[in-house]
Amino acid sequence: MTRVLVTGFEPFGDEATNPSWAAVRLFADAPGAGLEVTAVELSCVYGLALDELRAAVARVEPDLVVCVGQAGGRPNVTVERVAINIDDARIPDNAGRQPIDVAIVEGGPAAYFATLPIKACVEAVRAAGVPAAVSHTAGTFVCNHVFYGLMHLLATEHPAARGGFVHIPYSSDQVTDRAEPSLPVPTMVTALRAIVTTAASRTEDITAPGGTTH
Ligand code: PCA
Repeated sequence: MTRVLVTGFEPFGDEATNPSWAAVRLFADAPGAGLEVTAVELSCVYGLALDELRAAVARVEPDLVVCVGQAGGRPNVTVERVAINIDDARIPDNAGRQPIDVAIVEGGPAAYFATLPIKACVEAVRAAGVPAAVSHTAGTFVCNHVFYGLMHLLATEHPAARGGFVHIPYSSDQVTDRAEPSLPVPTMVTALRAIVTTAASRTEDITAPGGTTH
């Protein structure tokens, strides 16, 4: 049995919902064989989100942590490769905070790589019929903040646990009046199941192109 913590976020910006939370909650209800999954909702607030994540990791003692957030405008499910040690908020978070060029961990490494087999995860999502890609930036808003904080926490205090971050597009119900790329929430759940099942079953990644030219 692999113990898994999945997190989603509360709504932020001008959105009424955040399908990252709906998707991880639905996934945790029916995770699939060999997985024991706990879903936790994080605040979209710098600092507080990491306090909530730290508490959830202490409570669940997971083997695997997959944090999920929304990247509205992306057309596909993206498995993030790297978290960087910087907060640079384009918009205020849900507490009105807007840090500009502030280190997440003072003196911490510039970046952490996800410790998931990211390319195998992308391949598994595609095999499930859902568009997916590796992403090389999780941005500099609260998602990157949580991703970096997660990887720092695991590296320094839970070295046996592995973790990473997944961005999902808008859900179809969010953009019924907008010409934006989207996926239905159940399709996101299918993608998350493929990612978590793959990450739980292998540590080595596959060799496959996943880079970008710019
Ligand atoms: N997406 C934002 C923060 C919360 C979320 O779901 C981001 O990509 O930073």
